[in-house]
Formats: sequence, C-alpha cells, structure tokens
Amino acid sequence: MKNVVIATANPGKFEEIRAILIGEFGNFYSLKDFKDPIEVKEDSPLYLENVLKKARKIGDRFNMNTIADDSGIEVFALNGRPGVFSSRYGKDDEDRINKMLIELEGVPWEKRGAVFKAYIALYMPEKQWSYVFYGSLRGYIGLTRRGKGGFGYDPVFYVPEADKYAAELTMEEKNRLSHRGKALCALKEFLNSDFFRNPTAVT
Ligand code: ITT
Repeated sequence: MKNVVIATANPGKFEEIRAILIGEFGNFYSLKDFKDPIEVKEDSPLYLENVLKKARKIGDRFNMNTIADDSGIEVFALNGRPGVFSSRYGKDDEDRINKMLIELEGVPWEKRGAVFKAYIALYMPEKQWSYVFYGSLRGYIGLTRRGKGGFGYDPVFYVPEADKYAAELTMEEKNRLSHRGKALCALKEFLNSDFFRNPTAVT
C-alpha cells in the first residue's frame, strides 16, 4: 500500500507508529497534513469502539487507508482507572502524572502494578474493511519521574523486562516492548500474510 493516514493528534504516537511501519507504506500522513480534519468524539467506554470510529471517520473523510490507535493505562490500585479516559485524566501530561502520583501516595511498590493497552485499527475505505490489533505491556507506577523520552505516562512507568522506566528507553527499545509495538507487529504480520496479499487464493 502506498499511502496511509495515521489518525492521531498525538505526535508521540505518530512517530512510534511511523517508525514501526516505515517499510510497509510509501507516504505517511498525519492529521496535520490536512486543512480540515474532522474531530472524532471518543465517546465509548471501549477502546475497540473508539479506535474503529476514529479510523473509519478519518478514512472516509479523506478516502484514504487509515490507521488509528486508542490506548490507555490501567492502574490496578485505582481499579483500572484512568483506562480509556487516560488522555482526559488531567489537562496535560504533567498534570496527569502529578494526579496519578498523588492518588497513589502511600501505596507500596508491589501494589503499584499497571498495564498499558493499545488497540490499533486499519481501515480501508475502498472496500470498507476494518481490522483491529491489540497489545499490552505490564509494569509498575514509580514513585517519581525518570527519563526524558517517550510521551504521556512514560516517565512514571517502570518496565521490568528492561529494568528501566519507559521514558528511559530508546524508541527502538520501546517499540520492541510496548503495547503499541506489539499491536503494530501483529498488523505488520497481517499485511504480509497470504490472507491479506492474495485474498482470492484458496490453499
Ligand atoms: P489521539 O486520540 O489523537 O490518537 P490521544 O493522546 O488523545 O491522541 P488516546 O485517546 O488513545 O490518544 O489516549 C491515550 C493516552 O494514554 C495518551 O494520551 C497517553 O496519556 C496514554 N498513553 C498511551 N500510550 C502511551 C505510551 O506508549 N506511553 C505513555 N502514555 C501513553
């Protein structure tokens, strides 16, 4: 496939998605490349419904193959909050992290477990086909911030597999381990499968 729109207004997500899919598409467009992108209301409590809605609305609007991401962080001690509302938990990344650290004050390390979840949708307007892929990453919410990379909650998310905070990972490391990286890897496998490349062949 030649062109694809990455339907996100989050530049951190855009760069991670592009880095993983670089060999799969010719040109990557972000919402900023269009004069008049519509705003898609993420009004479902389900990542799956939000991600399909984002991909379909943008794909139909520009009549282009579109990839969308709906993701979030679920903190076990907060009964899974902020989850699908992760981007609305505070006014910006700084505020959201402060709020989470305050909510977790006094919670011991072993009870600070959390999981990042990512749902990635590919929508192809020509045939109105949609596909969704999922990935997760388990870790812990640290006591303070560490690292300067990534975006969102990365400075307070400790990744046991790497013994580093997510904001201390290089983009290559983060994409290898992360929820988004895993979902995109599944998408990549699908794009290269016989099922997708040669759908009329029966083997
Ligand atoms: P778009 O809807 O335009 O894609 P958004 O940032 O609003 O951008 P979401 O609604 O999917 O996206 O919100 C996901 C939030 O979860 C995001 O804003 C971050 O705060 C957090 N998040 C998701 N993936 C993350 C990651 O890899 N590292 C850190 N925080 C992440």
